[in-house]
Amino acid sequence: MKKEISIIGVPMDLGQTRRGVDMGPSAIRYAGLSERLENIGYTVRDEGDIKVEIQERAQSDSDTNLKNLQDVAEGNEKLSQKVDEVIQANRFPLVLGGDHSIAIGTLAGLAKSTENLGVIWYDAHGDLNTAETSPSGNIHGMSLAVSLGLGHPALTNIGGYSPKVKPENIVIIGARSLDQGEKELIREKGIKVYTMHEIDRMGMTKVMEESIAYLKERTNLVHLSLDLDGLDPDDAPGVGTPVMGGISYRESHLAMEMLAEANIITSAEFVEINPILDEHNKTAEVAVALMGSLLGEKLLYGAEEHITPDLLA
Ligand code: NNH
Ligand code: MN
Ligand code: MN
Ligand code: MN
Repeated sequence: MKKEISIIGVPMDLGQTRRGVDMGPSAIRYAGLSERLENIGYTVRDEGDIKVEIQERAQSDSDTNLKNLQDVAEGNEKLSQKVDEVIQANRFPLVLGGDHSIAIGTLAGLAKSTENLGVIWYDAHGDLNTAETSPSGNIHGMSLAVSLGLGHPALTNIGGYSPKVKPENIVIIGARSLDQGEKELIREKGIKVYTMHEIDRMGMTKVMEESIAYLKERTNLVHLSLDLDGLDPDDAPGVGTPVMGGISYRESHLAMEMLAEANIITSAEFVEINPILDEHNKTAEVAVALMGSLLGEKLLYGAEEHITPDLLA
């Protein structure tokens, strides 16, 4: 794991219609993110927030059903440049959302310097819709499809190239609300998916062991895109589109700890935290706790035999 982490806030709420998710980066910072990471031993550089248009001023485009297309595209273009800059400087990008449309910019920045990026998509949803299949016109439900090169060119061409990821380099974990078109795309592209059924049946340990082995076979660069609605709404209530029957807080910790042990994650983003819908900033606190585990907190303090001393080397 890289010793220097760059925090990038993205106050984006234009990829969906609920208000409040633009306050996610503040809520996460307020929950003590920097200090938590510094205590693990990292040097943390907060890059501040990417400038994103506010919803009151966002332009609606009449010749497409994609909401706020131009402003979502602009914010993501800026984000992609910042993420690329952080990668070039050999720092670990930790991106804070904002709604999940920001994965378009994050992946555009990350994939600029690699053709073989791996992605873990931890989410109740697939975010594999296109303008044709989307039930809502919300771009946050399209970001993974866009990164595969499917969707409006204003989105797929962000960063000046397309696609960003290969279908066989993606693992979706926690899915339990997939639209018809998304199911078809998953089948057509052969995308690896662990739905809640597999998590219940196999247990999170096996799911993560398999996911890690699968990605390790294909790439040594893996981005974690964690949508807080992947968790159960009991544990993460502050999200815009909660779906019952989700991954628990404990299972999520286990997943993050296994990723830390495997030492495969090279960038991460945590999205969809909506402080207006939250209970006393609980969801932001959950996110920060998961970031701590992902970045090696347990490996440092835990009493396990398998402590990996080179994690921070
Ligand atoms: N699938 C729905 C749509 O495309 C909901 C997506 N909502 C999300 N995705 N929160 O993670 O509109
Ligand atoms: Mn999502
Ligand atoms: Mn989701
Ligand atoms: Mn719980």
